[in-house]
Amino acid sequence: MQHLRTTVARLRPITVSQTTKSLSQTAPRVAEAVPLAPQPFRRLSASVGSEPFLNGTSSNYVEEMYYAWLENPKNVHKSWDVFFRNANAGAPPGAAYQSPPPLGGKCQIPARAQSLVGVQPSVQKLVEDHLAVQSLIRAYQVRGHHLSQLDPLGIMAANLEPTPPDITVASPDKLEFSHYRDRLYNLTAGGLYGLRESDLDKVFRLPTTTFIGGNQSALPLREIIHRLEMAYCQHIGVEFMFINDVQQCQWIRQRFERPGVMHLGLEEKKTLLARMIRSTRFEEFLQRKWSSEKRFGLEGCESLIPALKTIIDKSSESGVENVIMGMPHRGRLNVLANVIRKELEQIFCQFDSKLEAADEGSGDVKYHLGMYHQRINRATEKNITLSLMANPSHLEAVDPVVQGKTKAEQFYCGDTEGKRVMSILIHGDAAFAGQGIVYETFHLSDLPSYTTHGTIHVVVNNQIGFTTDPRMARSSPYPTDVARVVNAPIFHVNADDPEAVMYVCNVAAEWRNTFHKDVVVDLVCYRRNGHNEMDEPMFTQPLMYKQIKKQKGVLEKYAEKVIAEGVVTREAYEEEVVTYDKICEEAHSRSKDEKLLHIKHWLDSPWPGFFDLDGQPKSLSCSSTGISEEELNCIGNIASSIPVKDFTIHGGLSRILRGRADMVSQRVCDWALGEYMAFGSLLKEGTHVRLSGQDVERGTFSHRHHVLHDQNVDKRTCIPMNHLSPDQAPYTVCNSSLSEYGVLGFELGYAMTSPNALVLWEAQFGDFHNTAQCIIDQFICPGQAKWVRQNGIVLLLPHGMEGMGPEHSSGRPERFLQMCNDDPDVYPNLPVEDFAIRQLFDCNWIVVNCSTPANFFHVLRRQILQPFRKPLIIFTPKSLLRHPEAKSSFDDMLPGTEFMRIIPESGPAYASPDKVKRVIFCTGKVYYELARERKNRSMEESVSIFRVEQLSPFPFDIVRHEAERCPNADLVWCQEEHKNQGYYDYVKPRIRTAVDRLRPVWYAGRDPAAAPATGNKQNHLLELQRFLDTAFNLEAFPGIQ
Ligand SMILES: Cc1ncc(C[n+]2csc(CCOP(=O)(O)OP(=O)(O)O)c2C)c(N)n1
Ligand SMILES: [Mg+2]
Repeated sequence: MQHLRTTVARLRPITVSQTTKSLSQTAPRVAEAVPLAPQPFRRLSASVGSEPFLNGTSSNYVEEMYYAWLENPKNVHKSWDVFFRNANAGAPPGAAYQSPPPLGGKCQIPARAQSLVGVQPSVQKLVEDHLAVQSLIRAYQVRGHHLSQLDPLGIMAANLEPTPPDITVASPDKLEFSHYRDRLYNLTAGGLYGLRESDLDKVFRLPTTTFIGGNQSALPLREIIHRLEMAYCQHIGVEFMFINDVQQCQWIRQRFERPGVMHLGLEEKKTLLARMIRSTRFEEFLQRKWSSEKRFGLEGCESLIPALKTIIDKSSESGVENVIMGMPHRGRLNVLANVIRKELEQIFCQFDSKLEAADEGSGDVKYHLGMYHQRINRATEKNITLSLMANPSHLEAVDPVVQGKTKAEQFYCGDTEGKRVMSILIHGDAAFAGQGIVYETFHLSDLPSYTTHGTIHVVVNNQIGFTTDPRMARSSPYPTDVARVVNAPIFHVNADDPEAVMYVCNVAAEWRNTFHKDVVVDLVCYRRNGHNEMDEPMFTQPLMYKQIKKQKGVLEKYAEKVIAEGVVTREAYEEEVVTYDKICEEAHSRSKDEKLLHIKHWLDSPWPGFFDLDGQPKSLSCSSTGISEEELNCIGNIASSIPVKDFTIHGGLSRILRGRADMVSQRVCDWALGEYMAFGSLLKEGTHVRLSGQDVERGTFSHRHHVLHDQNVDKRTCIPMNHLSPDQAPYTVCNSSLSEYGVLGFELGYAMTSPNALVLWEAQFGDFHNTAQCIIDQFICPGQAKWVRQNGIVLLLPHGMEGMGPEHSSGRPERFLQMCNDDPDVYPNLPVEDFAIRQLFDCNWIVVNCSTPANFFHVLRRQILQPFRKPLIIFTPKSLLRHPEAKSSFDDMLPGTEFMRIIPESGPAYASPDKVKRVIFCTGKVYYELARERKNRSMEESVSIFRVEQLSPFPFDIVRHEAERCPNADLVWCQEEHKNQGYYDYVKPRIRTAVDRLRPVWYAGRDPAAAPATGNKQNHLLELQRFLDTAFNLEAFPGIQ
């Protein structure tokens, strides 16, 4: 519609002043000899849209004709010549067009036009027929994919209304209209635009929006239909006409319409056959050796392997050196063996259940493990690095992770356009349509800080998901419709035609490397077995599977074809099969020598130089996280100034910066400045920092302001953190799309790529992390245990009960704590001097809730300075961001200071522990409420308050020590969260273990509840007062038992 609207507008009268510009920009140059040349572009007194015979869809055809006529009036039929002359001479609407004169009658030519016009017979029919052909061509381009023969089983027509007759196109001279009629009716919604069988041999001029003519500009209708059938209705269905960009549409038309364009050469066919042999015989080998093992075989979609290899070859040709892949279970082992080229014995030994695990961790099943491999690409003789990311069962969850890793690889090699590093994502049909993360990932594809400059998506569309067929699995006609949101072209292809598959994969790779946008290859195939090799598919899909049983294997069919064409002899083919079988047999024998199963061999993201040769940390100590006064001042000054000239910031922000400058002069930090100090110092030390999440640039709570906006110049921004020093590492701070699952997955992948970067994801409020639960549960929490892969990602989760209602209150610390791997009942048997660092080394992740900017500063720096990587979950404050007491002195950040796992009591109670009646352990913001209440009650001597800043790994040693110092005190855990939430269930048994279960641990906090917080402000305050009363009522509990 958009295109039509502009076309018609362009044909409307324009003023003389517009003329020169329009002509030089759009219209072809007019030959001087043509008398019409000096005429303005068009001086129609009528809009073409109001011509009776021109409807909206014909306008670009008219435009074609008009340009041709401008070049030379002889280029067009006489009738058009008459029409344009009349129009140019200023004929009113309806008058420029001249119908044939009635027999013996007089022609009614307007007086002004009469002199220019000669009368033509059958003009109307001619115009209509040309328009009809134009519409027909367009119909094939838009809807041809509905008629293409995509389903190898022939049982499904892409969910479309009446199944078109399945035909193979005859040669054009044999083309019978009746043969095509039904198909054409389907395509043209029953109209055929007025064309008749008698028109088949008429010659029609082709518009520039088609390439079917090759070198010819006009063709008989019969040939036009034939060529359109060849381009759009064979084994490839091209879905692209929804793309907004005209150049991109033209590019695709060229790739599919040019006559003979899909023809493969002899060598290509031989390579394809060899790849089909490997793909097919690999599955057959596994089936022979381990017939009762699950492997999620590729049978029915063996052409996936040549598809991927073609994409990689073609991309390598365009300069791509690094390909990062994500894929689900189906065909994964085959991809590892035949695309990534993992040693076969390593794959085969995964089937040996008796092998002992050589690495720490719990490991994962063989069809989830990742892989990294550098090799020479045989087609281009260039180096290529291939990695397949490890993933959980959770379908599509790996998609954003792959994107994040790809982005990071691009970042580290300075590949700002995605020319050297790219990603390929492989999907199942049901998952691609069903999983929302696919959509979330697509929406990252064109965002400046998240784009990977085009991903090639390959869908193994076996027309089933476990036992559910597409009618029940999706509401869209194709499983790939989700890709349309980002204008990605979709190439559907019948996977039983490996040559067609190879062709579309070449085009897909070329597309990606030309436009740097996403593209989808939909391999329409079938699944020969059940969901896995043990499953009986006949229970649920009896007819489909009857058909599948009859289906000849694709290798067999393709081998017959190429043997018949003389590409290879039968003997050569059989020899190749035997050779590959032998390779498998030999690898199988070697696999029996393996004694141990090394998960390390399946690492998808090695970190060269970070560990020692055994994969262990180089030391078990952490350098000092403090920094010098000079550094604090230098970073503080940047944080409070505008490092570029002539840049006007908002008045409110000027005040904030002045406030920061005051803090620097007073040698104190608030939360935002503490964060600045941590990021800034790491950047100056050469560590890249990336902070991503919703509205993180300013900060949800308007405290951060890492990106300054010029108030006078639109889109002019400045990131002071990138002006720290000339040799600093780059700082990336980026507002993300409104997605948690997608963006957290992305950042996790980003953090996976290098250990030398601080990568942080901040939730808008902590509550929202649960829409990314799968990334947390499946990757962050158990990643190292499953895949021996460390990751230092940081999650910043704003948390705190501040009367804001059930949401916006809790980051759900209980959930993170529940998934910590430290034993609540066992005091860690670790050397005293290394207790803290060894605990960190053993844990699956670190959970902290800091109450001071200095501690926040230290924990961020420790994340990089410790000699290994663990995910770090930080519950961050909201009101504390501006709390006058929640400030830290520079003294707490100088060299020699460090992260404090527990901030002990520092008041009178600490000086005289014997007088202490109660020790309150707490964490986070509630400390400030407790301290205020204690002061109000003048209980500073009798109540001691300890802040547990690092909840996990639990500081057993410090708790033991502090509890022992106050033998007369009862021990209370106080939290502002409800009893069944927060930290209580986690800390209680651990405090008990720390004190050898000799003393009870009492609870002061909110009662158990279903919702995280009340929606009523009054209740909120009442609850707060109630638990503070309990915390300071020394009679509240029975005392030491
Ligand atoms: C998020 C998620 N939900 C459910 C499952 C269980 N499951 C495993 S495979 C499968 C069917 C997948 O179908 P499809 O995506 O078409 O892939 P295919 O197995 O057909 O190759 C399902 C539902 C899962 N692994 N992940
Ligand atoms: Mg499927």
